[in-house]
Amino acid sequence: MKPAYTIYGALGSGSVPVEATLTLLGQAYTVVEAPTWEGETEQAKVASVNPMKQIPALVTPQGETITESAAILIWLADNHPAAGLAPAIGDPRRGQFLRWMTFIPASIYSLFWVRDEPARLAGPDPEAQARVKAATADRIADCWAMMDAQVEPGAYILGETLTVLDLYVAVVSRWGSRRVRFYERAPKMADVVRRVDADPRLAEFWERRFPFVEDWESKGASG
Ligand SMILES: N[C@@H](CCC(=O)N[C@@H](CS)C(=O)NCC(=O)O)C(=O)O
Repeated sequence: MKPAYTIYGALGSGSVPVEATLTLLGQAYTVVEAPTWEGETEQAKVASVNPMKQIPALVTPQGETITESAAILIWLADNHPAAGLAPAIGDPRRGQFLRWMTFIPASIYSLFWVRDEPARLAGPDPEAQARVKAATADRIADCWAMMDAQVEPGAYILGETLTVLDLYVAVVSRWGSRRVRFYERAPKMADVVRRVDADPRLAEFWERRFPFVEDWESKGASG
C-alpha cells in the first residue's frame, strides 16, 4: 500500500517536528532523506517540490505540496482535529497559537539560514563571519527570552494539552547552542521541552530521528 504522506527531511532538521506530528497522528509516511545543507546533490532531491531547496516539504495524500514548517504543522493539526494537536478556530487559545507558530519561523528559524553559513551575509572575512555568528546567537536567545516572558505554560506552552507548538519549540530549541542558552533564557519553556523530550509515545521516534546522545545539551555548544 502506498504511504499516505511523503516528507522531504533529514535527521535533526525542521522536518523532525513534522515527522513527530505524523507519528502522534498515527499517519503512514515515508521520508525522502535530503540534508540540504550538505550541498547540491541533496538540494536537487528537494528542488522539484520546493524551489527554495529547503526542507521540510510535505506531499499530501491528495498530491498537494506544502512547504514552510509552521504551515505544514498547522495544516496537519487542523486536518486531524480529533487528535487535538492545535486549538481549533474559535478556541480561546487559537490567537496565541498562531502568534507563536508564526513567531518561531519568522524570528528564530530564519536566522539559522545565516548562522549555519555566516558567509551568506558576512562574505569571506572570517572575523565578519564570527561577528554574524555571535550576533545571530544573541538574537535567537533574546527571541526565546521574549517568548518565554509572554507565555503562561501549564504542562505545555498553551495549557494542559500538547500541541504542534510544543513539538516545534522542542526541536528548534535544540539547534545552535543545544539548549544551553535556551534553558537560561526561557526557564518556563525549559520545563515544557523536557516533558516533550520524555513523551513515551515519541521515545522510539526521538531515538531514530533526533537522538539524545550523552551530553547532547552541552557538547559542542557554540553559543
Ligand atoms: N522557512 C522554512 C525554512 C526551512 C529551512 O531553513 N530548512 C533548512 C533545514 S532545517 C534548509 O533546508 N536549509 C538549507 C538552505 O536553506 O539552503 C521553514 O520554516 O520550513
